[in-house]
Amino acid sequence: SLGSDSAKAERMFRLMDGFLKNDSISLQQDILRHVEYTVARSRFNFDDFEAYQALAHSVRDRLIERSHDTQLYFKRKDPKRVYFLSFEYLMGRSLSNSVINLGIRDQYADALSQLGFEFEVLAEQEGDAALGNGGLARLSACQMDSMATLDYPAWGYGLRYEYGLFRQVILDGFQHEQPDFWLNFGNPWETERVHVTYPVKFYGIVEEENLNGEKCNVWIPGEVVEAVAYDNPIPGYGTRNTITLRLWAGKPSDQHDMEAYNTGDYINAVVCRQKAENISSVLYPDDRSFQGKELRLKQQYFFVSASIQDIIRRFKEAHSNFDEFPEKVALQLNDTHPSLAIAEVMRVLVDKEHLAWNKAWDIACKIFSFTIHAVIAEGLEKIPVDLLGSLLPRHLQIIYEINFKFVEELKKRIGLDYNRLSRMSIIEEGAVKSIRMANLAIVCSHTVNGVSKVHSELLKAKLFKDFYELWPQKFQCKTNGVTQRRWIVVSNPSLCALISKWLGTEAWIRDVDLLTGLRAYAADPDLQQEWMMVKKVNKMRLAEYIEAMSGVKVSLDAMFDVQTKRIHEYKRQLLNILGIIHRYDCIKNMEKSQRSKVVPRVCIIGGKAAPGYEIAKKIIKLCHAVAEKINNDTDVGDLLKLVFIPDYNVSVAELVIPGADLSQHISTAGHEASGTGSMKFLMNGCLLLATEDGSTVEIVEEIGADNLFLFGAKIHEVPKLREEESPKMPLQCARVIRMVRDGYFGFKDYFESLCDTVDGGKDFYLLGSDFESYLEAQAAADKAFADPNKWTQMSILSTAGSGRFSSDRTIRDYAEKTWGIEPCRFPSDG
Ligand code: GL2
Repeated sequence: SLGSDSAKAERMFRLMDGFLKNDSISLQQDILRHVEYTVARSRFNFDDFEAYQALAHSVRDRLIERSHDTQLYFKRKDPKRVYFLSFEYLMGRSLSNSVINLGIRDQYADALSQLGFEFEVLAEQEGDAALGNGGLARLSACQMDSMATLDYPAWGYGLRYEYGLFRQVILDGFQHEQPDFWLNFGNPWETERVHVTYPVKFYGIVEEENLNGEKCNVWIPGEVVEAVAYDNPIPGYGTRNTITLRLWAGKPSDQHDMEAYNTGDYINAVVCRQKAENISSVLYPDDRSFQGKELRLKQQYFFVSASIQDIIRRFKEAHSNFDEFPEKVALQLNDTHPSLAIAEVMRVLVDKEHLAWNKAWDIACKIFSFTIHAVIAEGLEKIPVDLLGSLLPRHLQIIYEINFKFVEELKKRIGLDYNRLSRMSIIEEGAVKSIRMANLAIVCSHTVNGVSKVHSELLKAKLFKDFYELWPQKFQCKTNGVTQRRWIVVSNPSLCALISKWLGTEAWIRDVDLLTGLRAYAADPDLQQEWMMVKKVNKMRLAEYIEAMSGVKVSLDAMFDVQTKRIHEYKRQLLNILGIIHRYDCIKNMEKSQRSKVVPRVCIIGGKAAPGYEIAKKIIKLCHAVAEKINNDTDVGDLLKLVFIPDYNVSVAELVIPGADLSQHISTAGHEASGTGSMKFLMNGCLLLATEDGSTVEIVEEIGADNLFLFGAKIHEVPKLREEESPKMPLQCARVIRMVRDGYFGFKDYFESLCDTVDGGKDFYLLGSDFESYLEAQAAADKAFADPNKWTQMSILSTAGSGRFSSDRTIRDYAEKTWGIEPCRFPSDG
């Protein structure tokens, strides 16, 4: 016998010779061991990809060790935990980020070089984990990094899509979508937890039963699918804490189909069971639009139900009284997508734990908080009542009950103002009776927040005015942030080294406010010189990539002007392209002698269009058509180039952002809730050309209006401009649209409807109205670029002022003001 538990632990520890070591020899041995036994290749013969796999597995071993320590420690301390529920995460690659956060990148690089490999080369072998669409999903990933780094007892929950966001392939200038089967080559980071599975029920009926004289509702499902957990470690930086992102995948359930097997329809039964796996098979590729599709709703409930079961199981391991639930659990709803969690918590507490309704509701109202990422009402999810009723009959009853009690209460507060009552109701009457998921989330959450100052104000003044008037104390602002670990340390190592050198410390990697220390040296010629060198190196990397992707050679002396983000009419990539046509037209019509004054530009556009979004797809085609014309015009040469970067994703962003001189964030004011791309460019010393929308307003507060190029209508001016009888259409704008209409870039008929969106009488996104001021801002950017010292100073001040836009600040704010949780740091020196 091994004797007591501690003796057992002691012996195991000795058997394993302590834990993994990080000296160069141990790392080399580990990598070779994984080559031989995990990848199953001979250690005398393996290629870069196999080396990457072995390397990743050896890093994963270290992550697992830390994650065990962290979880054990959390268990022992039993702090209040936050559970972050998000339908999407854009994690990108994990290798570099992990070894940097573990603090062993150099050791690995050294070990690999002794084995004849280069760390960077192997890192390039990794594919992206793209389980999300755009800003919202990358924000979740950045916030996970901050939660781990700041030692918060946090869990992320989501869905393990088998197909992530589609791959964008450009053929003849048109976008085509191809499936992203990212698991094809295995995923070394995740661990399947075959024992952590929960049944998730769908369809069926609800029956009333008598339980000890009390009526109680029993849901008899028509389908049961098993959810199995896949754990992804999220290491903190400068701490041993490593938290978990738990993603659920669908597995056929054993529970239900016994009948089919017994009746002998074996083949059919197996095929049917296979369908269960479809639930988590594919990510919906629509950014900011919802569809009342059954599969989507199934996905939402699937991930919510499994997560809630997991959370309650963990709670019950240490507690028996649900009164303590709000002291131990905070649930964060990342947008409306997971808001069925509210009905699910009520169902579990009332139907399964047999708590009285009011008691259960009281608990629910103490645990939920809700972040809104949408700006317009159309962006908010509405679920048809019929759909919900057939898929989740009990939840529909519960939502009706919540709404009934809410409306009764409301009548007492505001009287019989039927217009207002119907606006605030969780149920929307109308052609298609639906559930307003945002209303449900607001009614139950103790805190509701927008993602930038202006967005939070808009929520109070417009979108949720009625709710704000009822519960002003619920509404908060949490300006988004991004992690400097990914967006400087991982993606821009030379800038990272330069900053540390001038600040004399690496502490800013955890304490980003220290970046303001750079302000003191912004005019220092030595720093400026080194800063320019770093930019040059990054531009070189980007130029090589551009040439490899598009065959276009670009000059490093040109200003690299970047707009990369999802393609949307409101983000106005079309304004950018029309501006480029105007620039081209000007150069063509210029006296040759004048051309030496032109500041050369490389315009870079990248981003995906939702597969069903016709206008967005036409914008991509127009970009290619214009690029074709300009790039082949030898008369213009290096003065102007336009390139479209295909398949923009996290790893491409890591290459593009450090190499940008200028970046554009030019949404029609009032449309971008926050915008987070701008923050990444800002950190990398890229100057912004932007409208006063979303987080840009706060960026201006931080770095001052002289350090970026602002233009365009302000938020409050937009409604008035839209009401004007005939929209403003300056001559230059009309002229470039005419060029497109006349077939100057080919595809005349195809571009017609695109041109109509601007000069067809409506110009909803105000391209015409903002055109002149856009050109002025562009001219100001040219002028500043012509003075390299001035430009570099602005660039340094951009990085120096970017600290406020770290997700560390955002997460600390959530932890203190919304979740009520405290750091719980594993006691070690990292
Ligand atoms: C978004 C907003 O559109 C964007 O402005 C914001 O920065 C992010 C993160 O808060 O959320 N909402 C949304 O649905 N997507 C976003 O990017 N996809």
